[in-house]
Parts: sequence; structure tokens; C-alpha cells
Amino acid sequence: MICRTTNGADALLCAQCAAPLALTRESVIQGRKPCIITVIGDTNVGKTVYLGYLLDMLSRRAGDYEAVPRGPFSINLQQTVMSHIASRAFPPKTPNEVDQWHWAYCQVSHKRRPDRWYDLVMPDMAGEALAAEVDAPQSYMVIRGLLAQSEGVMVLVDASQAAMGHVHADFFAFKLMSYLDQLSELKMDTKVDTPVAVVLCKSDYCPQAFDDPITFARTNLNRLWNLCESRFANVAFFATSVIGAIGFGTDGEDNIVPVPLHSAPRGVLEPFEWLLAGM
Ligand SMILES: Nc1nc2c(ncn2[C@@H]2O[C@H](COP(=O)(O)OP(=O)(O)OP(=O)(O)O)[C@@H](O)[C@H]2O)c(=O)[nH]1
Ligand SMILES: [Mg+2]
Ligand SMILES: [Zn+2]
Repeated sequence: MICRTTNGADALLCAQCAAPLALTRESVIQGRKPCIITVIGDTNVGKTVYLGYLLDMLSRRAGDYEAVPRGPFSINLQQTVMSHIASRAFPPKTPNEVDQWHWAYCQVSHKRRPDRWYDLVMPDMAGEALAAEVDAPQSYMVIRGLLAQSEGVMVLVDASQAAMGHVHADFFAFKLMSYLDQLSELKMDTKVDTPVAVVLCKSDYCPQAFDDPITFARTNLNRLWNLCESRFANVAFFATSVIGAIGFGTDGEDNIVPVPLHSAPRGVLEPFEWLLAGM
């Protein structure tokens, strides 16, 4: 489905890109091509936590959409995140090996339009793998394949880092957008029209992002903002956070680690609903 390699009938993962073949089989049964929404961002921006919450809220019918997972493998990500948060810990870092990523595959429908289903594929990728692909294109074929076929993209940025003036957050997102721009192979006078939601994660640390995400991005992520304005026709900015209060504790090796004290998702569904509405 992603790299167009032919695999054996009993294979579990694609031999070329390690995407689970259950995705391809399900889409053959449904007779529809699924829509891919790719979530990208630097390591430690909060991709795993965000995706886990998003899927959990969808399956609990929190907003206008409802998601039904296609196969138990689609539930692993959501389960890992929610069970870690319930025991007051953040989930571990996503491994760089493609065959260990969690892939969510679900059918989503709008409550008011139950006849229209979207089959969504959302993999949880590792930030370091993304960084490697951006710096040396084609080192992770699966990332390239996914982005080239995505009908919507979420770019996650660490708003707390950006608000403190760390330029790295801006530069990484700037690189990702430039990668997307180049991937579309368009002439300079045509803008990329794939919808891109820029999600300002960890906005609990900088509530001004909730008040006005656009001004926040223009001020603290100016390089990213300018590129979006000149090359992308369909971009929106959203602030999110999933944690209501953070404490600090120590792990087994006496490192200081953040401890989520209670979960209070805010702004999680908005970017997703905006993307679906534009697809
Ligand atoms: N305050 C706050 N911290 C958060 C939030 N979401 C994530 N974090 C912190 O960000 C860290 C990284 O989150 P992950 O979801 O694992 O990050 P990731 O983008 O998946 O990182 P990789 O797997 O390495 O690519 C967590 O361990 C938390 O410390 C949030 O909403 N608020
Ligand atoms: Mg992760
Ligand atoms: Zn493949």
C-alpha cells in the first residue's frame, strides 16, 4: 500500500518498508483506498502522547466523529499511552526500527453523516527516524512513501521550547515543511494544497498559544510561519495539551522526570476535525 512492493500471502510486514500488511488486506476487504494522515515532528515533541489521546477520544465518541478500529493491532498505541498516563508516567520513546512502530487503522464517521466513512491510517513514527530521512532523503523509504501519499499532514511542534526562545523547534518544523514542499514537486508559482495542521504541543506550558495560535506561531516560529505562508495553500495552527498538571519525580537512576498528575486534554480533536473537513 505504501511502497508498492509485492509481498507473499502469509507475510505480516512489508519486506521493503515494514508497514503491517493487515492494512492492505483490510483495504482489499473494504474495497476502498484508505486515507493516510501522517503525524510528523521532532523527537520528544509529543507525537505518541497526542496520537494516543486522539485515538482514545475518537473511540470514546468525544467529538463529532467516531472511530472504529480495524483489527486489534490498531488499539496498541492508544492502550500503551492511556495505561501509562493512568499510572502517572509518560509512554517510552518510540524506537527507530520501523517494525516496532504502532500503526492505527480505523474507520471514522461523522455523527451527523453516518453514511460517509473514512478509512484512516495513522502510524506513530519515531522523531529520530524523521530527522534522518529529512537530512538524508530515502534513508527511510516508508516515511517518504507515507508523506507522498498522505491526504493530510499534522506537523507537531514543541510550543514550550519555542516560547522559551529555543530556535531548534522552529528549524526542525521549517525543515519538515520544506521537505514536504520538495516532495510535492511543484513549480514555484503553485502552492502545495495538501492540508497541513501545525499543532503546538505542550501548550499547557505557554497558555498564550491557546489564546492566539496564529500570533504565537508568527512570533515564536517565524521561519516556519513564513514558509507556510509562501508555499502552502492550506495551513492552520492549533494549540493542544493533554496534561492538566505536571509534577517532577526521579526515575530508577535518579534522573528527574516529568510526572503527569492528571490528564486534561485540550484542543486535541480540533486539528483532526479540521483536516477531515478539508479532505
Ligand atoms: N506538559 C506536557 N508535556 C507533554 C505533553 N505531551 C507530551 N509531553 C512530554 O513530552 C514527552 C515526549 O512525548 P512523546 O509523545 O513520547 O514524544 P514523541 O514525539 O513521540 O517522541 P519520539 O517517540 O522520540 O519521536 C513526554 O515524555 C512528556 O514529558 C503535554 O501535553 N504537556
Ligand atoms: Mg513517540
Ligand atoms: Zn511496503
